Amino acid sequence: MKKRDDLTKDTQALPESGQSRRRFMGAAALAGVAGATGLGAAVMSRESFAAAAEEARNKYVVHPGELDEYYGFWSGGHSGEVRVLGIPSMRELMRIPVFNVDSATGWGISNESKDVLGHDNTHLNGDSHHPHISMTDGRYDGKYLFINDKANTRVARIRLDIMKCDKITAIPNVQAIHGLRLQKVPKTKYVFCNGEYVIPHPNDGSDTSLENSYTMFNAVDAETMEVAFQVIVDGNLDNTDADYTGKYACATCYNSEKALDLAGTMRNDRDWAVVFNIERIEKAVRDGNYKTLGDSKVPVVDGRAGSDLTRYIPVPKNPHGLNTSPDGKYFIANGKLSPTVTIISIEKLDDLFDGAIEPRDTVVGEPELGLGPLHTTYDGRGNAYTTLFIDSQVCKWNIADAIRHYNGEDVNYIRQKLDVHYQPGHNHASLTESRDADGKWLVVLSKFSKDRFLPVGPLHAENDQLIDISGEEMKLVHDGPAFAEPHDCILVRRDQIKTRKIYDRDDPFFASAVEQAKKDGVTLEADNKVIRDGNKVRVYMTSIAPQYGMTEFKVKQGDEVTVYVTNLDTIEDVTHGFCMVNHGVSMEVSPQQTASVTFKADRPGVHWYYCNWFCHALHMEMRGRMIVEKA
Ligand code: RUQ
Ligand code: CUA
Ligand code: CA
Repeated sequence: MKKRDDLTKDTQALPESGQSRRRFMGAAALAGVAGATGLGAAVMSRESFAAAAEEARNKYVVHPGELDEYYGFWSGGHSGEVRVLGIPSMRELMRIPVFNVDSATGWGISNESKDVLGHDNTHLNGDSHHPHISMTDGRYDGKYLFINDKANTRVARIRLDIMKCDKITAIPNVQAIHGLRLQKVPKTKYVFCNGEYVIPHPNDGSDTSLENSYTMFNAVDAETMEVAFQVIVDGNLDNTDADYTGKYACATCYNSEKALDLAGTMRNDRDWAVVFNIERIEKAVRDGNYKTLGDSKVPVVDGRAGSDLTRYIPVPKNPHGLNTSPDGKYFIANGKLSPTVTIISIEKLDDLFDGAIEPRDTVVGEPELGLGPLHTTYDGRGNAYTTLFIDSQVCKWNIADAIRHYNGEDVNYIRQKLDVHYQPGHNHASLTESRDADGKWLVVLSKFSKDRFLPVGPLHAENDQLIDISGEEMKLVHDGPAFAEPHDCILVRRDQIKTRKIYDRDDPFFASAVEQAKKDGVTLEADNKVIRDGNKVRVYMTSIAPQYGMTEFKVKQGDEVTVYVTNLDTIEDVTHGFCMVNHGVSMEVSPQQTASVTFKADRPGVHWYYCNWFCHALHMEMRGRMIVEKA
């Protein structure tokens, strides 16, 4: 470790207590391993301490050459991407650019990515929060991952066989898609997602009053990625989840006050969770009981107070996360400004919709857990784990005991509180959103890392922590810095994902290039050709390590040039690239993939292109020249 003197006064110094504090935290984590309770100081001999450390390490260390047990998909927050991690090693395996521009893969640059993002390139940023994996009968089917973009009101779909985004849908008539969850049963037919902020309709400046503004709950068809319906609600919408019958979805509202100022949003002691009756909404749409807004053709139904399509269940206070228990029994709303979470019985929702009971009659428990409950996750053994943002803790509690306590029994439902570092937002247990919740690992996404890592300037990394929940006690086993800003993640068993090793030549991901080649009479797998079409020039070339099929091509100044590269290599991992120097052009071309990019040849002369993915001992030699003739 560097001495403090090595760091000048006006740069960040390591915390005085850095070393000893780290040792203390290690001791706390290991105390759990040895079976001591909570965070109390455990007195251990050197030997038992070392043995406990070894045991803890063996659980999460994945040795070189070994594979992880789980895939973890992390949202990249306002980096706009999705990241793939291996669990329990927490090694980052891949990044999937989605709402961002990526220099390495050419996402936002290549034509195939622009087919997904839109060729107008209106938005170069995004804010991804909630990654969720498609399900069949309440189990992850490994087909798609869906994620929201709060920044530009979009929903994206990632194909998990190639780990590329293949569709992005802009949601009309709302602003800022935040909460996103999937229908679980009978399968993921809908992607449910919430517009967070209320807006006026029409939003043309004629009326900007908050009273006349509203937002909507949205359902996107998971296969077509078209918006199936929108439901107008009272208040605003935050997080959401769906049940295991396919009938209901539920969402939290923190701004029942429809206030603009902070104090106003905290005026009510209870806001609510709104329940959507999916069958009734579908029927209303089928029967034509809907309107449309502006230019959009999306059916809009009215779910405001008094509607048959929704029910509003009062819950305290500015609630945030909404999480379905894996046994399908409960929606749990997290109180945020209340130290409680609210347990809503899904079984009672039929009676609520039939008018047999009142909204609060569906609440079967409201345990007090600590300060700032944000999200809850489950181990499949009847326990819940709730992040306490203000307390910087995860609280493990027992659902059945919390319900007994609510019914007046004298039971302690809290099992353990574990310090995390610091200010946790989401937490997520392995397979927790499915029937298969297996209670092995818990990831806690701490929003602040403060002094946990070497200082890197005023901007800090977040801290993603891995906790072993397989036993009676939670044990912290790993700290990992993460760049802005994983809001949420999902853990899936590795056998639930099946990826391709190389592309299929029929892959729809580059179907438009195949179609264009057909029109031009070009065989992508064999031909190296330049096709002129007015001032549009299409250059078709193959690549096979370490050579392009063409070492030189000629165009005229002012031409719009599209280069198609088809990678003929069939060996796993031999990815090529294409970069045209000084043209802002680069892209990935993986084995058996065709990729294309379009640019203007606006300067006469010699312009080199090269392969930018290291592919061969002669990778440096894999290059060629574009000659641009003066106009
Ligand atoms: S939200 S920290 Cu964007 Cu998922 Cu809760
Ligand atoms: Cu091909 Cu490097
Ligand atoms: Ca409120």
